[in-house]
Amino acid sequence: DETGGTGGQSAAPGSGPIKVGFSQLGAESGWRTANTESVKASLTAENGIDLTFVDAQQKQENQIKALRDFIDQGVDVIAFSPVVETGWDEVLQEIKDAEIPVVLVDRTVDTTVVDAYVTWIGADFEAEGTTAGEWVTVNYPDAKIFELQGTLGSGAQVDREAGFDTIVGQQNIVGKASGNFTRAEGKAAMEAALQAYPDMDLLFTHNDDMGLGAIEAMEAAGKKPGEDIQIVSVDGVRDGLQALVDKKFNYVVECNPVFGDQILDTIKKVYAGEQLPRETIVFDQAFDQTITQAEVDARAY
Ligand code: GZL
Repeated sequence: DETGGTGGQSAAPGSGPIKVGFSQLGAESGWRTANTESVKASLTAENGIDLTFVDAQQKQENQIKALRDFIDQGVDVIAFSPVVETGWDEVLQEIKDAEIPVVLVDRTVDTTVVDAYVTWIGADFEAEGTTAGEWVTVNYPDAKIFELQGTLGSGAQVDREAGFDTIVGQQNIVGKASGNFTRAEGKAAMEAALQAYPDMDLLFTHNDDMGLGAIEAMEAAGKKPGEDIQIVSVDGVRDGLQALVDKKFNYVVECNPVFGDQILDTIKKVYAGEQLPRETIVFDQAFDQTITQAEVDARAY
């Protein structure tokens, strides 16, 4: 992750709605759906935003096209959640040349373009991995771990893997595969892993959706999720926490997707040319099987 800039372009504040181009990476998971709902609920006309929202179906080329369209449309601010960390230098330079400030949302970028974005808002992915790893080390120190990874090369995958592996130690990890953050691909990856690593007794999955797919694969193979194979997950969407109540997940590290209000506030400050912190970390917590059905039912997403 390179330097985030300081202060956006000075635009004439108060001159009508702020034109915002938002490139969302996809709709691959419950997390992403909740994040999109939060963004759309905050970036509204009544909040002074003229929003153009484009879903890239998890394809980087679609995001790059949307970003170039935003430049052509002459938006005031660009916000985007990059599907992977690299491959953005050219379009980020084009945006910089067009003097359009960028607010990075959720996922991170690794770019050589200096001051490519004004600020980044998201979760501390490495801390999420560390939290998961610490729980495993305390509760299942001798586990034979299989790791279901998110979209390879995404900031969430890279950093969760780094945080987790550093704590548990590579020697305790029997295998890894990517399920691309989706339920279907998580199920398929787990079906293969159960054949390849029959002695695995703990799954660390980078998100709930892949973990839910893995449950289907385990049950089809006659394994009891949460018992024969412990499951540690990240996100904390409703279906993931329900699996915790059902004793099929054992530990869930939250990654909060509901920060549309913070994105709105940041965009208004960028538009007004205010100084902003390089990054804003969204608060996360963690849940174990002491969670109650009432707590799950009360969750917003
Ligand atoms: C994390 C986010 C990840 C979620 C997945 O902030 O980028 O992408 O953990 C989602 O569910 O697909």
